[in-house]
This record gives sequence, C-alpha cells and structure tokens, in this order.
Amino acid sequence: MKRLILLAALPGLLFAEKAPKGMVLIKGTTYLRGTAKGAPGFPPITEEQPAHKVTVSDFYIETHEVTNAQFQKFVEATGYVTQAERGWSKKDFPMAPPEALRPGALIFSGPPSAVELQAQGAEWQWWKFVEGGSWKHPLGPDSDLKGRENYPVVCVTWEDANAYAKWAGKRLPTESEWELAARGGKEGQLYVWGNEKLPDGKTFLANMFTGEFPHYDTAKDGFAGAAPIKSYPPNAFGLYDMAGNVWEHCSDYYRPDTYSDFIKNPTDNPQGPRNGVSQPMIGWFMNRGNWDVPTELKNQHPLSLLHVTRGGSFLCHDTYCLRYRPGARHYSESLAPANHTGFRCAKSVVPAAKGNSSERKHDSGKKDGAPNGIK
Ligand SMILES: [Ca+2]
Repeated sequence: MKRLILLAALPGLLFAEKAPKGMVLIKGTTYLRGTAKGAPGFPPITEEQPAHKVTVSDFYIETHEVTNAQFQKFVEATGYVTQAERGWSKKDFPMAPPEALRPGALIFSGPPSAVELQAQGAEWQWWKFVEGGSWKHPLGPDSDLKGRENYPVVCVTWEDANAYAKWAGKRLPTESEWELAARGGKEGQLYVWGNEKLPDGKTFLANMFTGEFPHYDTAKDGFAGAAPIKSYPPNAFGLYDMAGNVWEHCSDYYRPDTYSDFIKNPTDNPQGPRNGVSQPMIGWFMNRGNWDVPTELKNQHPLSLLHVTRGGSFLCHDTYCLRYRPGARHYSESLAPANHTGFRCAKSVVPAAKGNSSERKHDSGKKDGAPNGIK
C-alpha cells in the first residue's frame, strides 16, 4: 500500500521539483501587485494603481529573455516569418497609406540634441519606422545578428512571441505571473533588487538609459542600447533582466484601468481584460474618463489592440520613463514592432488545471479581423 501511495504522488512531485531546462519554478502565492507608493519624482501613475492583492498558482518561467540564437532555431524549424518581415495587408487596413504597410520596424534613433520630452508626439523624435528593420536587422537594414546571438530577440510582435512559445511548448506569462517573478519576493519594493536604485551607490543592476535622454547615452551602466542576456545580476529568484534591457510581452490585453476594474471583481490567476483596446480608444478614455467611444473607434483590427509589456528597457530614463520597476506597465501594438521589445516564456506546472492561466484563449489572434469592441 505504501508503495502505491508513493507512486501515485510521484508524477506531481516530479512536476513540482524539476523545472524544464532554462526555467525556474515560481511558487504560487498571494502578493501585492502594482505600485504602492509611487515612483520618486513622479506623480501617481494611474495604470499601476491601486496596489492590490492577487493570487497566482505555481508556474515556470524562463531565466532570461529569448535570444536571437533561440529565435533563429524556431525560424529554421518552422519557416516562420515575423510581422515586421511580412508587412501589413491592404485588405486589413484599407485606409492606410502604402508606405505604412511596408515591412519594417520601429528603430530607436537618438536625436542629435536635447528635445522637449513632454511635447505631444515627442517620441517620434527618437523613434523611426525603418523599412527593412526586423529581428534579423535590429538596428535597421544594414545591421545583422553577427555577435548578437546572445542578445534578446527584438522587433517581434505579440503574435510572433506566441508563435515561438507554442513551438517551444510554452506560453507567454500573464502580467500577474510576470510581476510575481520579477519581484523575487521583495513585495512592495520599488525595484526588483530593493528600494534603492544603486544599493552600493555606484553599481547599476539593470540596463537602462544613462546620461541625457534621448540624445546622449553615456552607457555608464555598461551598455548603450540592448545588452547580451545575463549581463547584470539575477533577482532573488534567479531571473535575469527582469528590470531593463528589453520590454517583455505578456499574454494580457492592456488597459490603463485594469487594476481598478480587477479589484471590483478579483479572481485568482487573472488573465487581464476580456477585450482589448487600441491607442485611439485609450486616447478617448484618458481625455474623457469613460469608454463610451464612438463606433468607428471600437471597430479596430486585432493587430491594433494593445497587449501588456513589462520590465522596461535600455531606453528607460529617470527623467522620462522610470519603468524598469516591477510594478510598472506598458503596452505593445502589433502595428509597430520595436527594437526595445522582446519576451520570455512561461509554462504551467499542471497544464489545463482548473483556474490555471494556461486556459487563456488568445482571442485577438482570430483570423477574420472582426471588430473587437469593448464592454
Ligand atoms: Ca544602458
């Protein structure tokens, strides 16, 4: 009898104890998600608040961002062509000018001198849509991956990241999983390593933007632009680059009011908002404080709907972004793959368990391009 009990328990024990190669087990728990006190020097950031308790089950997560070498293997095995390489379809976006549909990606290009950071559309002074930019050409068409094999793959959309994850037998993390993993047990603290930006007064623990953003990157933290994986110390869970380097796609749709909605109807293993919103819809919401958007704004192509990204990037600077914090949130849009955004994969410990996050249906991936409104 004793042997039978042991054998019956064994599969579960194996699942729990042995993480897949390149991943670590994150033990499920209830933790404080969001930013409790705000970032120093910044007004309260609505999308990160209110901080609230959230419960997440056990899951595995990769120790580092997916690299160019790993993505290359996926492409060689499947023949997959990323969105940035394909371009966008006139059928999907009949009103778009032809040049907006050509293959390419957003490539960071620092201006020659200081710019007004808070001006409307200021970001177009340092972001350029570059034809021929893609994961294979992350700095533009004249660049390549030579010597960048261990850099995180970038210029990939949420759909591209999901395709890789599916091929690898994994999935994207939810943002609640991602934040639990990033915090490394340091609940409520500002950074993944604690509350001080430079705990010893001099050593940078993440790849961010040092100097004067966006025109002068001193690389005082060791790197201007992206860095190879594992260039900085891991967090307490053994995870690298949970702060800075490149933004990481999560599975959830992005909305600025996700948290205020969540606390009205909390659930374990939250999967994010049921429906996605686009940048124009968010513009309406931010200006008017409601989602009563006109019909023409609701009828957005799925590729226009925003998904959560986490972790900040090599472009985060204290005067502008300061989003290399575990409580910070941002978003990606599949119309604009960018060279500061990549991803890492997660995996459920018990696939398809009741209430487990592997049940998420990625409805923005539907093929018919049907309108996807809100509420
Ligand atoms: Ca840097």
